[in-house]
Amino acid sequence: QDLRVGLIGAGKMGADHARRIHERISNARLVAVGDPDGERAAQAAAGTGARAEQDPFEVIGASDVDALVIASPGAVHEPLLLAAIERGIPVLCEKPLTPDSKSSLRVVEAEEARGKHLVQVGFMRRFDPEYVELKQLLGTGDLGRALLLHCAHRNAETPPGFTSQMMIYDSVVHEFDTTRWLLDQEISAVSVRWPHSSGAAPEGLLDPQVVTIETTGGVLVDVEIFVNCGFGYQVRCEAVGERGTALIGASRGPLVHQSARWGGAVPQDFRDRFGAAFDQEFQRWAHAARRGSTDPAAADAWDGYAAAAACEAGVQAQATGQRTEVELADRPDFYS
Ligand code: ISE
Repeated sequence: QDLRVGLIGAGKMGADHARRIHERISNARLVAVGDPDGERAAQAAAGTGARAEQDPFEVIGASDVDALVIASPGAVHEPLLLAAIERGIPVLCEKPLTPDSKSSLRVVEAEEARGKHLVQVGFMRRFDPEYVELKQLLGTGDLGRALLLHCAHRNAETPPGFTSQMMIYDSVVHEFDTTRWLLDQEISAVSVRWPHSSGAAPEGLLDPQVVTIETTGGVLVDVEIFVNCGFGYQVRCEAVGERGTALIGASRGPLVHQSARWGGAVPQDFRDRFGAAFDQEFQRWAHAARRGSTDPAAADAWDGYAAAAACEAGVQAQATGQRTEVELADRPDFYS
């Protein structure tokens, strides 16, 4: 029987997920879309056979909803997650799990008390073929011990209201997760510096910035976060080991030589760059959720908490100009 999915949040990401579930995910069916903006909910549900609801808790409580996707803003995730955990249904929650480490820890504790892995966090890079290959390569030891990661995370432009803090919470949160996942190490400290801002940056936004991440295993990671780079969406990562380096995300698609020039296209946003990763993430989630569980390849609630703790240190480092250590609770056996 198909997994009957309820979706909460019908913004840019939620609407994309509604189409994804309807058009590309097998053994799953969208049955309800909840958004306080009823019109937006109806638009996302249109053509999928799902009904639109204004109250997200109606979706969580509905007897025909077997599993939940949360794609609403991070600030409202906690009560939705707690309600889904209480009902005991699997949840794929878009990043961030919650906006701060205290509330993320409450989600972790609620899930542990329920005694069942139900929550996975939408860090989709874990399903990107290039990232997966890089992780496998690092795991073989062929490059020797990892020493450095050089990362660049570029967006074409920011939506209105995007702040310098959001560059950490919304954007660099992905590098916090990929660093932990690629290296199997925790993040110990974060520092943030910046050059003079680009003329293309909206008033008040410090863009670009350079975030330096230290890990518990002694690896140093530099992240260029540049969210008004103009030319498109680009996510690169170069791992430097004792015996070699590996670079992903430098280019994509065919390299064309034509009319005395060579080059290729640059994706324009994350739905394009990571579309295949999202599809893979959702297909695997649907498969696991039909059995009432989560996908072991995905980020779990603990990973969501650890990323939130790193973001907190990042925002503090940005505000104070100081290297800031990450404070992390002890990891419960439940998440080992
Ligand atoms: C957005 O929320 C994402 O998750 C994108 O992957 C990231 O590149 C962007 O900066 C965020 O705002």
